[in-house]
Amino acid sequence: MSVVGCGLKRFRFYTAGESHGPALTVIIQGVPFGMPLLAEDINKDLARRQGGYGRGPRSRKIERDQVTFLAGVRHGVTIGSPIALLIENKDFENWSVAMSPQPVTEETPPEKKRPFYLPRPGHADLAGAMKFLTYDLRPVLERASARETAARVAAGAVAKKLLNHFKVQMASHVLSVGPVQSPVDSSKLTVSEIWERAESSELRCLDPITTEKMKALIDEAMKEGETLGGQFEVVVDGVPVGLGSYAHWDEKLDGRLAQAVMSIHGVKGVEIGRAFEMSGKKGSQVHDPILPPDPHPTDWRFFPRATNNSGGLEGGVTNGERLIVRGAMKPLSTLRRPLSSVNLLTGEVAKAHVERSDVCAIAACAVVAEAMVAIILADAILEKFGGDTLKEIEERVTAYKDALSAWAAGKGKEEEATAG
Ligand code: EPS
Repeated sequence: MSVVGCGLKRFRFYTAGESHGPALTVIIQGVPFGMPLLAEDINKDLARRQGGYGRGPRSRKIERDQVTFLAGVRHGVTIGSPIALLIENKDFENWSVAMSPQPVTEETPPEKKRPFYLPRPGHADLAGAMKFLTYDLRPVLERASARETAARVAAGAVAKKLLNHFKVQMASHVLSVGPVQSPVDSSKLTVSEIWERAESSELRCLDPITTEKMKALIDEAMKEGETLGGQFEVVVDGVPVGLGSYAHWDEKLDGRLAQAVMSIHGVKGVEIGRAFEMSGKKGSQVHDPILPPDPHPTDWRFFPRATNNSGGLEGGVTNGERLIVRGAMKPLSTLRRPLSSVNLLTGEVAKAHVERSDVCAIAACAVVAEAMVAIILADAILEKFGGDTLKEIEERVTAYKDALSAWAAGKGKEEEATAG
């Protein structure tokens, strides 16, 4: 881990909290002074993450995620100090002994401590057990659980609030569940259209008929004791140009986005734009032709492009086109019809542990990816335009845009040519 915190430079955050512990917590550092921020701004995204066809009973019936501000916000406005957030785990009341921070007594029956010893293939169980040399897998499961993503979505909602000030608009949607793919080409839709269609689908799919097919597939998987994964896409319009860097590997924005999205539970692949499709074509078929400049665009498309296969990033730097980040989530690893495993206490071959779980969490994963992309973009905006107050940052963004307008109009090019 980097000394500055999670690889983020200016918008830094940490989460803490176990799946069935008392609460999830988040500390965010770097949000400028003077930004309006209400609990509702965060709660609406927390609710979006809890939705999606195929979620388990906990997400649907037990948890009602709501944020409590503990620090950093006064009278609905940020005050330039670290923001601390708390999201209670309602389920803790059912786990108060198993997850008690206090020592348990000798009289506590072992089953109340809820240890388990049968690692689930695909989960962090076995790798975590080997890392910490623990036979009880409960400590690993509790932090490896995707419940942690509620805390990330809270941090992402704060990042989005910052992005809104710069007219950055984003949406996420599901491209596929298992083999069922959405037929919709999102490049033909505005971000608001993508948002509305995704919000009205139980699977965040842009096509209602495909949504029904995906639901049927999930029903079938549920009956079979199976789980399903899928693919999702996050699109962002209005991203300022010049975010990130081509000059150094760890400053490239594509790499930073990939790390952030790949770190989401169950995600095994990330692409920017149409990366995998482009790899099978010729250069002339995929690179995005440059069109004549527009010195006064409503967004940041000073040099519009005929296509956007690069997904808004070239050389690790934003180019003004729509940012497109896609990810692939593997099927969830807790199976009601478990695979073979080994009991870590007895050494016997046995079926893996079965814990209550979701059948498919791809819709939630898309919302989490949206949050992670927002966090990386907020960090990159603060890196390029950073200041102490929101007003100061807004002035710097405006000054840069004015300078770009002049540059796109050719101001100063004779001097540069003759000086060379
Ligand atoms: C999860 C297992 C399930 C999910 C959980 C993530 O938890 P439980 O075993 O308590 O039912 O419901 O997701 C959430 C609780 C959530 O809020 O997303 C896992 O093992 O990753």
